[in-house]
Amino acid sequence: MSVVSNPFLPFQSRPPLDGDYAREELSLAYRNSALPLEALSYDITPVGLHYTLTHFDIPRLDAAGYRLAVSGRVARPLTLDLEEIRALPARSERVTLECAGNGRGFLTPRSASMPWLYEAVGTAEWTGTSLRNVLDRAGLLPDAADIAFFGADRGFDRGVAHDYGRSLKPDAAAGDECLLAWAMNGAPLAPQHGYPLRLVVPGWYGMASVKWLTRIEVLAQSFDGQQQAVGYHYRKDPDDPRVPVTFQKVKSLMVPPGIPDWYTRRRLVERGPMGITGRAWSGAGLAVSRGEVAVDGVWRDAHVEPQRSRNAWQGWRCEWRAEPGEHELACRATDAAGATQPVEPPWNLSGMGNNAIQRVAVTVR
Ligand SMILES: Nc1nc2c(c(=O)[nH]1)N[C@H]1C(S)=C(S)[C@@H](COP(=O)(O)O)O[C@H]1N2
Ligand SMILES: [Mo]
Repeated sequence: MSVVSNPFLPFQSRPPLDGDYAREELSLAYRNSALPLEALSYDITPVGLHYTLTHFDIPRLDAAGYRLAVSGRVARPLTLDLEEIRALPARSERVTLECAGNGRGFLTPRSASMPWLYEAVGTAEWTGTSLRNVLDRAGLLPDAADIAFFGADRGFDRGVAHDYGRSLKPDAAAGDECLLAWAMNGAPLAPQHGYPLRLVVPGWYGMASVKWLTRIEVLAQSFDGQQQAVGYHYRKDPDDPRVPVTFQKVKSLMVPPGIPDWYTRRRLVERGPMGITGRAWSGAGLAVSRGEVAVDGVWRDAHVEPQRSRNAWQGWRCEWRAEPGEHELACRATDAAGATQPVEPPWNLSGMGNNAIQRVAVTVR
């Protein structure tokens, strides 16, 4: 669709924002709910506390009328209903999903988009069948170069109307990692999480896990959809070579200790010994090998639980003797590949992949 036919052209300007949050950001923040940080205490995030990110409207689908079409460069084009998909071999996997835009709201200037701070993350137990079971049934032809996944949701972004769509190279889709999931934490998917069927791509930022999956198209060339070719790239200015956003970066978040002030979210902690706890994760199946906590800038090691699922976060804990006064707590993680979190946010144009350390202001009395 050309820009000429864009009905939103008069409203298209989205200059980077600085300072105050805009009304548009506030309305996106209402639509896309966050993990309240105290819910980091759950190893599996209850469904209603898991973050959500939906670009357009949540489509209203019913299980009876649902079909998944597989077409393009395949030997046997398929149309499967939900019962046929659920009859395929099932498995469950605990997966930590994080939105690539998490942390965008801390950047200066920031991209005009969803202004997440820390909380666009959650871990669920997804149940479904390996994507491979459906792709094998369709049979990729030898010239299959890319696999596009489309949701039932449609809208405009940067002047182009499209069904939300993302792609994976056949290599990335071939293993047993990707799931076509129909259940989350043991219950059918909630409407906002992709009912009745979604893709789950473990280890990747959330945009790859297409919700309300209705169409898989196998292509002989790279997918040029808006959310693949235009959105989700790292670049510092518009002329930079664009690096696609893929795997989650290493990150750690703490359960805010003590009790909050309603408005500022500053914390009040009683003096004395206490535990500081949180969760840490990375992408691409990498375990977190080290967790640290800083009190007023002095780092110490935290105890990190072993990885119990290749693509799920790990709990950590650190003891602290809280002394009266004003303090800043921070936490950071290092993964098995040696990557660690930066102190300052890594800046890029669309505000993707900000994995800077979390800071929490605490008053101890
Ligand atoms: N069809 C569709 N799938 C989608 C999206 C969307 O807008 N439409 N958003 C993506 C993004 S950016 C993220 S971070 C995750 C969020 O998944 P959740 O809402 O279940 O947490 O879904 C991804 N899948
Ligand atoms: Mo996202």
